[in-house]
Amino acid sequence: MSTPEEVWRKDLKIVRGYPMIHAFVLNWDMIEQFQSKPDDLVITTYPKSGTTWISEIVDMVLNDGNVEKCKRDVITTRVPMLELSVPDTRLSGIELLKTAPSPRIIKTHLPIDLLPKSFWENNCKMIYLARNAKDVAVSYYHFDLMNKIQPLPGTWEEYLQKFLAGNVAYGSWFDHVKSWWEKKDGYPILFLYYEDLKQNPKAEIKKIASFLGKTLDEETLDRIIHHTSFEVMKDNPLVNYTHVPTVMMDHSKSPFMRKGVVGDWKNYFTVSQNENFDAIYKKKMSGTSLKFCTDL
Ligand code: PPS
Repeated sequence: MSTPEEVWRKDLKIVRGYPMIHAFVLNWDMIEQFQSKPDDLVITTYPKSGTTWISEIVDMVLNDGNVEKCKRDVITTRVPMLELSVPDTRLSGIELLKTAPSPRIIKTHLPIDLLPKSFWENNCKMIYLARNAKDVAVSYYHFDLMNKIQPLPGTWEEYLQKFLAGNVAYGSWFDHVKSWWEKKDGYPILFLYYEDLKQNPKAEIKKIASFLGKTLDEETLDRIIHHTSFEVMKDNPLVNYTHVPTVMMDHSKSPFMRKGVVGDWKNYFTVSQNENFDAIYKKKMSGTSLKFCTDL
């Protein structure tokens, strides 16, 4: 039996070709065999794409914009992360999901190949939120500085090379977004963009409501927009991850709710890093109709 300390800052482990967080792999059989329910709703993202944001929005939509109901618990309990597991702690997505009331909202970053088969068999509804790769890389770098279940990121330059090569937890951003984009045509998957949510939250929240079979009036929509704005979420201890023990997430290294903007990458990428990134991006994204915006 491992202890939490034994999994801090460990190298990633490969699971069926994908680099994965060491602590999570210790529990992999349970993840593969996970049994979904037909009314489960899956929130799926590449890390740092706005998962917490959309999780709070979905919980608000399902609760008809009732802020009090969304204060019933921390976001990690209201929307458990399927693959999360830290030895010898109470942090286990699968354990939380055993007692979560239906319809369950389940968070995951798993690539399509690693998502438990049961979700496909039950044709569960899924919401995929995608964010532009440059801002994801910057956000992920800062997250890896503060989150001890991830390996240390190294310098920004070193990290950017690892990110581009897909040598970060959950593998390549390119493969992740492309495969989920293709998958959406055959399954009930609502594919959304962080940048659209930022630019026009009302239109995107309406899409989410319609996907979930809800009709919300203007007042409710405005309340959801306000409650899930970056400024409000940053100060909400139920969603800003300050409830996670500091020994695991050290917000003094970088807060979880860091900036919440589109285009912060410009503060980190050098001209040559940007040129190299664009060249690789062009190659990897050729042939896909996916379009990202990196500036608002
Ligand atoms: S995780 O750890 O992968 O689940 O992280 P995730 O929640 O996907 O992504 C964290 C980034 O999302 C930003 N965020 C928001 N942006 C806009 N509005 C709201 N309400 C919001 N909530 C979280 C958060 O700040 C992280 O992005 P960066 O760029 O690091 O600020």
